[in-house]
Amino acid sequence: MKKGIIQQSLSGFYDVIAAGKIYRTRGRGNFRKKGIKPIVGDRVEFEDGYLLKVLPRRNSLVRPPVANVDAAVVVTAATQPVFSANLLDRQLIALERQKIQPLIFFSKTDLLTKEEYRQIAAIAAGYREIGYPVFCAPQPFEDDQLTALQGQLQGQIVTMMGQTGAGKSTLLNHLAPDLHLATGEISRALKRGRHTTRKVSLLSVNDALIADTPGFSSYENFDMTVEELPKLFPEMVRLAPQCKFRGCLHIKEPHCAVKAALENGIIMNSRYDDYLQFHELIANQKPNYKK
Ligand SMILES: Nc1nc2c(ncn2[C@@H]2O[C@H](COP(=O)(O)OP(=O)(O)OP(=O)(O)O)[C@@H](O)[C@H]2O)c(=O)[nH]1
Ligand SMILES: [Mg+2]
Ligand SMILES: [Zn+2]
Repeated sequence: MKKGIIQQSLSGFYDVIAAGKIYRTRGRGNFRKKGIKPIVGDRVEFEDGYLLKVLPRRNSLVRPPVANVDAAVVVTAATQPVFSANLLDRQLIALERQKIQPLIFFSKTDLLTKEEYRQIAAIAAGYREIGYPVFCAPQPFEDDQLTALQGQLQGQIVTMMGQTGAGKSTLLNHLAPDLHLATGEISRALKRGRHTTRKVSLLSVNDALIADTPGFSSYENFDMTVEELPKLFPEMVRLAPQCKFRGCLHIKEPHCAVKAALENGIIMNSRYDDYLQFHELIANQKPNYKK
């Protein structure tokens, strides 16, 4: 019996990495009966071409379907498509929820005018202030930035995340030029409503296992309660002990440290507006009956 990590899943077959080698396996017949669906990133036991057991997951993402993820590079286009703080915040809370370390990478900064870059850099600084590692060099693929990013991914299972056409595959190709991942013309990709990257697999990128993933065109993932939501905003978590009421939702409560910080410009307006929007979305959600 061997232990490994599912590197790729293709119509019923699972390729497992164990000690640097790849083994093609298939799921045991009783997996389906038991409702077990192995996914990329699963730690598994296998023998003679069969997966025997899927070990408990540390976490799992639905989009993209990857388990045991340590970190995610949220590839965020500074332009083309136009930068959306809302979309970025949606991805960040989904990652916080799963206890996955987000790293924010701004792509396409090379296409900005000086003034546009100044604005994006200010936004980047805001996210850095919150505590996120942010990569926002004027030339996205300059050596220093790639080296710094790679350094933070060392030895981890990582997923790329971001809108279709954001530049996930392009960034991976820069991190590991021999990957030769297909990248797409954004206009074409968006017009057809298709993704250049279709299947999910873990790639060996220097000392990290990274999933290049198909991007999405919209992101709705509010599988959380309104009470949980403020805990997914690190800047609110830090201030909450100074709110008068325990369990303060930072909306209508008096003597709220978050609202005070907002008025003093310590918290980003866009983050707070997104918080309110997500709060409403969750509050209006139909009850979600878990399978
Ligand atoms: N100028 C510039 N172009 C970029 C940059 N990043 C990506 N692109 C271009 O944007 C297009 C889309 O890039 P991809 O890497 O295919 O995007 P993706 O996020 O992998 O897209 P999906 O696989 O569809 O989810 C390609 O034409 C890239 O060459 C960048 O930083 N600067
Ligand atoms: Mg891609
Ligand atoms: Zn409060």
